[in-house]
Amino acid sequence: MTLSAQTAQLQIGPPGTAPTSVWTFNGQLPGPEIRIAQGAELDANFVNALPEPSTIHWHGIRLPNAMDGVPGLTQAAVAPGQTFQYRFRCPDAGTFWYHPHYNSSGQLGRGLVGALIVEESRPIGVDQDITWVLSDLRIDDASQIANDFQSRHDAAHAGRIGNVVMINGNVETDFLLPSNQRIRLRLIAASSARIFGLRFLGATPWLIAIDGHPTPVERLRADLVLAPGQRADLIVDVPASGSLRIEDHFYARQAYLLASLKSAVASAGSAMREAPSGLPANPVERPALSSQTRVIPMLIEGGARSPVARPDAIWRLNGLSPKEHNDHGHHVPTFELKRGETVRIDLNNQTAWFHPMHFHGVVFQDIAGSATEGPLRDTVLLRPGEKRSIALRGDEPGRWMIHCHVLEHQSNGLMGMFEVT
Ligand SMILES: [Cu+2]
Repeated sequence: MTLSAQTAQLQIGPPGTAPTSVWTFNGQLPGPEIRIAQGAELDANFVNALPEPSTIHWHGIRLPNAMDGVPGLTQAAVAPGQTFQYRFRCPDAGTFWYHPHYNSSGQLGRGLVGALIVEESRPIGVDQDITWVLSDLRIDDASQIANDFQSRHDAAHAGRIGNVVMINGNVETDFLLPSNQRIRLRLIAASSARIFGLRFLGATPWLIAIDGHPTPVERLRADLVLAPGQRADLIVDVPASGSLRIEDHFYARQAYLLASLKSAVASAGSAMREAPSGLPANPVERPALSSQTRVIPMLIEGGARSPVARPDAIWRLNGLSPKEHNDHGHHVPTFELKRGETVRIDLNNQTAWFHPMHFHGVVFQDIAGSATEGPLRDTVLLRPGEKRSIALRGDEPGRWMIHCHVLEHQSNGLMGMFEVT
């Protein structure tokens, strides 16, 4: 497979408006959906046809460090006109995604995102398996991507939130589906900064996976919050009649209709469906906490209204604020651990802003509240002022990034790295 990062002109706005110049993989936005069997080797020839360096990061995949796609840390940036061969095994089934890790705000913000689906060896019992890449763009009056990626205001506040929300690169909200079908809906929050708070009206889906990894099967009882980088797999039973609406209520007073699923075929009666069976577990060793477990404090500071924010250092992770995005502040690890060792990380968000913190190369356990059991994740959302602990087990050796997945927070200091030895 070849993945070519290249410019393209796509019709994003309504008919009659100018096409939008975007950055794409293989001319598509989102990039081609990669589907691969669990345990199989992904082999991708990356071609950089952009006017600036780039890489591909495979978000959530546990892979050898050299394949992680972080310029200056795991590989050299791929110069314009150059190529890089990514080749690695995908040990975990689930919903993942890929995107550049060079000038992330600018490159993802111009459209460079794509889904990576690792399929279970035995298909689960659904009628359709649908992926929705949720993203947004900031489009100006001329239908072009606004070139305000360096906005200090965005960087110090909630990031560069777009004004056009898309499902799989499309602004359409209406979807026709055969009634009574059971759908596996894979949701990927691929936005640069926008957080989604999805409310399902007309049916109550089942949650079966978070960040690619199986969860106990349970009905969604509250809005499904997905921050940049996060994924959720749902089972949705399309009602026999009427419609299923999905609204986004994350930002107060800015709720909107994300999608309306209508039955394409009128059907008498409704099939009451049983709860779906859960997904098979992935070969992830759960971190085991004990009284001997080392505790790593991780302090997040800065942003608008913070006394420690400076123009050249808006955000800080444990007191450090790497200045250059592509420098990644990779000189000193934020913490080190041995392969197989488990640490507890006490994240402390002392800011007035939301931060989805992503750790590369591992799957960690979210220790929500005081419970010791929580979902496996690769990205955990910290609310303003929130303290939250995770249990993380050293997996593949190497130096791995830690960063906020609000890309304008990342590029303005909210990043670091940890080393597995
Ligand atoms: Cu952040």
